[in-house]
Amino acid sequence: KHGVLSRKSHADMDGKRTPRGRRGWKKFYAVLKGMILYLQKDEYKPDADLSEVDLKNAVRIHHAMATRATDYSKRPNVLKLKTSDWRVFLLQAPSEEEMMSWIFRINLV
Ligand code: I3P
Repeated sequence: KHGVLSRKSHADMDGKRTPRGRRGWKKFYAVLKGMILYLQKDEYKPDADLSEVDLKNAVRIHHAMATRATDYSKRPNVLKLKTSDWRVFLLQAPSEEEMMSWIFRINLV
């Protein structure tokens, strides 16, 4: 699955709140492949062509959990992704349908 997603980092690897200065929204081209959600700067690229930054932004979603971000109302179609290493991301999809589809696919892994 792939498509445009905006990301906001809410908590870092130890579960601590992401500090100010790194809490902004950023738009990515997301590609879900196997157990990894790639958050790429640009459109689809084969793995071999991913930049260092793209690889750094990739999220392991094995044992992650995606839910609708019911406690976040500033933007529509936002899901909350909790990873197994305690990171928390908010991800905004372009539509309700896309958000539901991402939630379903992430939780299937
Ligand atoms: C953050 C940025 C986010 C905002 C966040 C700010 O600043 O303005 O858009 O979240 O508020 O901290 P920075 O880019 O300097 O990290 P919202 O869009 O959800 O308001 P927050 O600290 O209340 O999450």
